[in-house]
Amino acid sequence: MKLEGVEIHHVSLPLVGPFRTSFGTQTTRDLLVLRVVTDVGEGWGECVTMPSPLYSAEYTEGAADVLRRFLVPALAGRSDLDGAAVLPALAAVKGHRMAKAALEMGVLDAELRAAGRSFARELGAVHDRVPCGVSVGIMDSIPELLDAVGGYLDEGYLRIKLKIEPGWDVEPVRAVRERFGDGVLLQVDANTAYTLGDAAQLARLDPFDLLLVEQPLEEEDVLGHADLAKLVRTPICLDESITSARDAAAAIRLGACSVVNVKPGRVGGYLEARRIHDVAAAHGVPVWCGGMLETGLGRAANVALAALPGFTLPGDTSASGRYYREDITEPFVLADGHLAVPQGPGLGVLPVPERLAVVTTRTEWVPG
Ligand code: OSB
Ligand code: MG
Repeated sequence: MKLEGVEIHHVSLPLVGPFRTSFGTQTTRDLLVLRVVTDVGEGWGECVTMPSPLYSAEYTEGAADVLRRFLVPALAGRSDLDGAAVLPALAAVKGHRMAKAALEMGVLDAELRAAGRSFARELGAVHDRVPCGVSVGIMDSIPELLDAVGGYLDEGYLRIKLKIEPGWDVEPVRAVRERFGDGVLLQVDANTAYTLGDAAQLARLDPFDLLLVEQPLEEEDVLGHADLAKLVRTPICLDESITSARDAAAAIRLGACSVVNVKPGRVGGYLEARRIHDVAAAHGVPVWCGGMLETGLGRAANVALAALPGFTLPGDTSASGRYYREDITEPFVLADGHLAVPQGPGLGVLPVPERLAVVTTRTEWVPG
């Protein structure tokens, strides 16, 4: 394959409600959609950066800049391009994994569409539907939280994840357990809001039989998580700290995590995500598919990934309606707590042109 160019769509999609985490509140989803044009046809990529560098160092305008100035030009002129060649071809550029992942996703989609092969088939999916959880933001009050959680359980979500931060941790967990019982699969995500000095507070979550606590300490503090794991009973899951299969292997060896959240954007793409799945499986460590409030494009690929055999916990692969009143693809709809794995060529979904046009604030063409 040869890359002819990439059309970067700057997209701003209103969320159905504000989404509050320990690092900030989102009311719209501002990300990049890439139309990757090759000599065998086009493919679609999604760059899952947030607008500000608060979840990780990347941010949306920075991703557009590195794509335009360094990443797309690094693929230019090659005649042997395919999905697997993207990450190695971009290795000289440090970091910027979400931007690299978006480009890899678009090239892989073009390749697979041309070959008539699905993401699911390519990645090694073994299920035709995946169980879904939902990530519930920090709220202003406990009653408001209980209403939200009750609504999601009524819709059929099979696992609840509560966003936590100091001052919003034990009480919301206790309230959800008291109202909805011990049968609910429940976990929490701190997005780095604690320090090792908070171990005693985090240990107060022990009695609630949580599946896991996600990323309590800062991104670079892998060793701190290993220390914390000795002080709390809740299994520790890493999100922000894991940016590659090598990181995952090291964190597992150190005892820093017993579960891994796999987010393709965070780790540089779906192929590296699959390598993390493989490393974790070799260690008997369960993984689950995280989310970055993706549109239907990223969701299609995430659901394919989540259908691999080692994804044994429900993911943050919620239905389109949990995020958007109108998605840019045909919506993903929850059925019996599951989403169907797309089976068509490539992602198996396409943006609806009029929908994409409505939410696109700017496009730019970067020649290959
Ligand atoms: O830490 O998992 C996270 C959303 C944006 C950035 C980081 C995270 C999240 C979520 C939502 O928790 C997951 C989703 O439903 O897409
Ligand atoms: Mg997380």
